[in-house]
Amino acid sequence: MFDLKILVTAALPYANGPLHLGHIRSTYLPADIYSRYQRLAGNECLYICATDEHGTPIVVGAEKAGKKPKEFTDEYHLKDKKEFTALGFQFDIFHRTTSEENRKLTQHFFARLKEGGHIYTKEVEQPFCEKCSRFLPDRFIVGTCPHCKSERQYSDYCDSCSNTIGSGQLVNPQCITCGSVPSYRKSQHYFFKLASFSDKLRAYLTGNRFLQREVVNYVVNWIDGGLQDWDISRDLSWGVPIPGEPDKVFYVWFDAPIGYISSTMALRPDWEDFWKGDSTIVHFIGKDIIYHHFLFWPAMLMGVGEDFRAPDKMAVRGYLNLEHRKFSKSRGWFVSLEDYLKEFPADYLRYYQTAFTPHNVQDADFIWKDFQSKINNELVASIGNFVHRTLVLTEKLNGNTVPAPNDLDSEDRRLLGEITSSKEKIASLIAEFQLKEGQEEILRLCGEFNRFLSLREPWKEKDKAKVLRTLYVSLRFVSSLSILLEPYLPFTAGKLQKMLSVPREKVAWKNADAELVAPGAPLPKPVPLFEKISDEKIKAQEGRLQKNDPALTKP
Ligand code: B3M
Ligand code: ZN
Repeated sequence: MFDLKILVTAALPYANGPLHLGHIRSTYLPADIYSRYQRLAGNECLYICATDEHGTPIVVGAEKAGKKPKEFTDEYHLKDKKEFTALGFQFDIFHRTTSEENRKLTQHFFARLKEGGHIYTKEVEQPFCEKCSRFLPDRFIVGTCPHCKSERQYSDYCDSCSNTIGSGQLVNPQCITCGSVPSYRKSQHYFFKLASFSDKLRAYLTGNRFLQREVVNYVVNWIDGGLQDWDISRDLSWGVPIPGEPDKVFYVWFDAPIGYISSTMALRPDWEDFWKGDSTIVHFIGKDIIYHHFLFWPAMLMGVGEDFRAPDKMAVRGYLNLEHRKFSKSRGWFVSLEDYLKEFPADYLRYYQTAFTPHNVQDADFIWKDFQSKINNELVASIGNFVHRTLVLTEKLNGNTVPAPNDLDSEDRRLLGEITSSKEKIASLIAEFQLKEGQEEILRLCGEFNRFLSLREPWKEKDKAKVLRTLYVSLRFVSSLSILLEPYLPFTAGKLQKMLSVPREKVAWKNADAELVAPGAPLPKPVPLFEKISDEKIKAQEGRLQKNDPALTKP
């Protein structure tokens, strides 16, 4: 019944802070557009996501909030789920990495990797806080980045220069809780032999034509520079327990990607068909986690055997800045999803973010004024306007029913043919992750139809047959939009389907150029699809940021 099996994942959001606009653009939105299209195209596509609940950022966040880690992650799990739903993200499952499935599968991966000789133990010196009497892994420590010298960085990753920091490399380390200088204690750790996968990884990366070249080149450079084996254990109590080690858990980056698989297991008894069978595995990620997805994860899958295989496709996107500056919650330079959704429709964000996100790792900017002009000049003025004009004219000139023209002329047929070729073009663009270009094609086609309507001037035309043909062809495009827009703007597409009473079973990509509404069918009273964004609303948003702008608040 289905053509292909496709498994889509979006990076699992950490449960340690509110989602903001940046998370959406790089990962969850592109993955949603892609999977919605695949389903419309008749493929069996699962879109998998989950809350990433382990790791020291969660423990630190929970301690600050005076909560137990699990209570803390419960809250973000529900909050994120709610906001993702409000944006129309159609996950088949939004699971969690603290699930039983994930604990079992992580321990199983570990056992398999050990059996395969891919794991060894080594005694290492670990920072320890005498005052707090605990080990200080990863984010329990702050200090100076050894690469860029920026201060108050965590011990595993520098936020300022985006480099990973190896264990023991952080300069002037301090306990994040009490500020003490840590002492060092010996601890037995488990290492994954990442370096031994170097050749296999290089072959995988260079042989896969679906990976972005710019990313592959970058990663191959890391391999050529020599990979380090990977410490997958932590002296912590929050995490997936390491069997036989009462005081240790796995490093969060060991169990998090396994969460992709365990969430699929929780959803489908036939999960193996997606992970091992004849399917396509596609990961959507932001560029900060390339290392984990292009090296650790494929190596784990190669090492574990059992017919698991490295991902087929990975789509990587850059960071989002806000009005030319990095998002920062602590500095108030931030727009949370929750705040956005209070003021504007979900589809506006989907439209705007897609409009400036090509398929590459370049960073981009969210700018309130741009947001307003893209929405007002494109979404409202082109798409919204065409739909509304067509419906209002049909109401006036044909008693609000779909016209039944006798014959079509060559221009009418040419335009209907344009829908067919755009439908095919958009399909191949989306399949190649060129989502922005696909959306632009819808807009281009809308421009053609707007011109057609303006040239035909049905409101002046005396020839009734011509009026009917014009309205009929225009309504055909309105109904096509109800399908073509579904991956991009699902709420708008849903409204159109409802307005035109398009039966749900006809909502399929192959029908985007079909006659979806029969001549003679009645139409509801036209209501505009969109509303323009006012200057006041934009000024209010800019004002909220400006009060946190250091350049403005300086004496
Ligand atoms: N939890 C979030 C991030 O670093 C991290 C992703 C896990 S994906 C397996 O963006
Ligand atoms: Zn301390």
